[in-house]
Amino acid sequence: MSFTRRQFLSGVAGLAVVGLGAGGASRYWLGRRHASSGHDYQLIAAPLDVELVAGHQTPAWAFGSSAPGTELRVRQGEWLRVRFINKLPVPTTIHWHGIRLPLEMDGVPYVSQLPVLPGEYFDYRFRVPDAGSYWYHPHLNSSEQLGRGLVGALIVEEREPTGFLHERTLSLKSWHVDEVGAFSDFSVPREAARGGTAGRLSTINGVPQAIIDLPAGQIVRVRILNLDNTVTYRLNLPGAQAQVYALDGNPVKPRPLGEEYWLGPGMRICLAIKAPAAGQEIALRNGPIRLGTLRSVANSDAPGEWPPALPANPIAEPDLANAEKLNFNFEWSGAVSVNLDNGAPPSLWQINGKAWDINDKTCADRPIARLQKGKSYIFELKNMTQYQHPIHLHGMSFKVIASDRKTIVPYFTDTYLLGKNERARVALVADNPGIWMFHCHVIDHMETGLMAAIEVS
Ligand SMILES: [Cu+2]
Repeated sequence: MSFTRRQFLSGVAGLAVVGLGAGGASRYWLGRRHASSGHDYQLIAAPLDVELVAGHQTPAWAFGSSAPGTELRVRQGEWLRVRFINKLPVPTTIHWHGIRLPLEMDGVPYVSQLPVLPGEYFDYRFRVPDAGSYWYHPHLNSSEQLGRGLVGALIVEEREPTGFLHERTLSLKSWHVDEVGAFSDFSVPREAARGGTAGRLSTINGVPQAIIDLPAGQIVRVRILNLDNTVTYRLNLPGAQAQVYALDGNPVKPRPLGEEYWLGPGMRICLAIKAPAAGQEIALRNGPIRLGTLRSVANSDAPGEWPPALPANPIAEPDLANAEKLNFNFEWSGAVSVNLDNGAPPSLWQINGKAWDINDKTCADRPIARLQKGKSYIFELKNMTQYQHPIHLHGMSFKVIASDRKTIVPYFTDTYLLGKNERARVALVADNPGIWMFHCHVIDHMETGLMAAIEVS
């Protein structure tokens, strides 16, 4: 296929982030101009030293002035126009996780675009059909690029006010750094062959043991995003009044958080939390481990009310009665030793008997399934391994309808955490033409085989 040309930026050195986007949780709203020209954000990827370990610098890579990067915001149904400038020493791209968009904006190298080389820029422009919490990251040398900090939140605001007056974004990431802030290996074969290579330093918004202030007595929309390469967080908030309002961007009927929610890599959960009385704290934990603290601060407003359910996104409802069934088996193929001597990642995992070779630019020419545009499908996902895999599809959202391990209240998502040896069924309308990546979001599983392409035409 032909690609939108990368553009070389003359005089790159003179450019700065021009107010658009720098500074994490900025909440400005930009007036709409012509959708097809100009941009709302100028997003620069560049090296950035960050202090993750007190007194030490970590040579991160960042989108904008922080890692995780600039939080991008756009309103549902409108255009997001990002001029992405690569000031890294390596080629890269941006993939917009969970956004249903045209293939040429999907950020997969050699499938939807050419890599953006150092000193070049690429204009990403697409409409965002669905409200919710999404994120963005490269789709190239992902262990290192995401590992070094190239991850960021993308928040799509609902068209109308939702009833939430307060909100926070909590981006979770566990960094592969040692006690002096130096990077350790992002992917180790013996770990890639198991649950994936985990970082040792947990952070919220780039801060270990972060304290996040909430207005006492108010209902706060807390968006928790797992932007980590590897870790499934077993989220719990002991003692908190917390309701689940959305999973992976899509609204659900509000329900109590319960004891624990397993948030796999790439997944998001949107909670409403009633902040307790001023001075009280809520621990945000991964299993028994505290990741950070929500702290209530005095506030003179009247106590907040629980907002109604969020409005559904306009995702086509699959026709289950007439859907075609397709099987996808996720398997261990275990050849750890084969490639260790030539530096290439080993081939460890496969989908339907085929392992993706991260260095072979032609893999996408051999999709493992071809779907007919407009038709409904049921995917039977079968995990034949002893490890869980957060299975992510680009370009389309799917509805989770059944599992042999747990009761499913059907919901739409872009990533399903498939438990060890679990069988689950998801359904979709193949309504977006293109070659779409279908992969595990444990990054070193993806890079050692657990990825495939699905064609819709
Ligand atoms: Cu996996």
